[in-house]
Amino acid sequence: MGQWDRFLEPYKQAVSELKVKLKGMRAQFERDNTNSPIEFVTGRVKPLASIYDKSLEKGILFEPSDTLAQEIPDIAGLRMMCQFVDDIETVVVLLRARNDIRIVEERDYISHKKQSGYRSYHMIIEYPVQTIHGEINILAEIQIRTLAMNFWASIEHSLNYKYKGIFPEEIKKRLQYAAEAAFRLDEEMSLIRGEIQEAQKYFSENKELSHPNLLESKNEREGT
Ligand code: 0O2
Ligand code: 0O2
Repeated sequence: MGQWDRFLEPYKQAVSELKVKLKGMRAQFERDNTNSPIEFVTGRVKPLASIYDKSLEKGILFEPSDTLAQEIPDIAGLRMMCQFVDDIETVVVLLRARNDIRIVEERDYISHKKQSGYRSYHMIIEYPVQTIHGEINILAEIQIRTLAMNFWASIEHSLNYKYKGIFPEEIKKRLQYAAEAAFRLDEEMSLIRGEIQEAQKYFSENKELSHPNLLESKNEREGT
């Protein structure tokens, strides 16, 4: 096994474990028949090419080391998508209350959006990974954002890749308008949040009623 594979192994494990745990939070809301503040969760280990780019940017050696692990805290990255802006705070509070992670830093790019127009809430956490040689603590980044913020960030990320961060003026302006539009979309959705959530609850409670076979198995599961 190469030294990078060895170095990245606990990060892979952390991403897998955290995905299960964070997706589990959503499942618990569903089980309780409560609207979940979490829409979906993704995760990835930063590709080596991105670790390389970041180490150049930060002026650190591209080699598996403690310095690299400290300077690039998002080698393990998780993303939690929410429907509404207010859900982000709910998720942050839930994460702060967990005792399987330690929060090292929080960055609020929602109240203080980045110059690019980027909005998201970031948490750098320390997470203990169990290995056959004992426990090791690694850093991971959790990005919490709405679906609209995620849509904007994904598009901007692809364009950033294409233009290597140097956008033509026109594209830069369009992206800033698009960021404003995403912000307004979030505001509009927040105004009819109650209505939307009521409809979603009704839908999830009643979807099995329209399928007699599923209803039967639901009753069996619930012993009714
Ligand atoms: P791109 O353009 O490279 O971003 P599953 O186990 O089936 O639920 P799966 O398929 O293993 O999930 O992957 P998952 O969890 O859906 O997430 C993978 C996608 O989310 C990748 O995008 C990641 O880049 C992106 N992603 C998730 N979390 C983070 C994060 O914290 N930081 C960053 N930068 N990206 C994240 P794609 O599809 O490979 O495309
Ligand atoms: P990737 O490809 O997503 O992994 P610092 O040097 O500490 O000031 P740093 O390390 O960039 O800043 O941390 P920051 O600003 O908290 O952002 C880390 C991650 O947030 C980025 O990881 C992106 O995933 C996301 N992000 C930050 N700013 C932007 C932005 O303007 N547009 C988009 N689309 N995403 C952003 P990486 O490693 O840059 O990229």
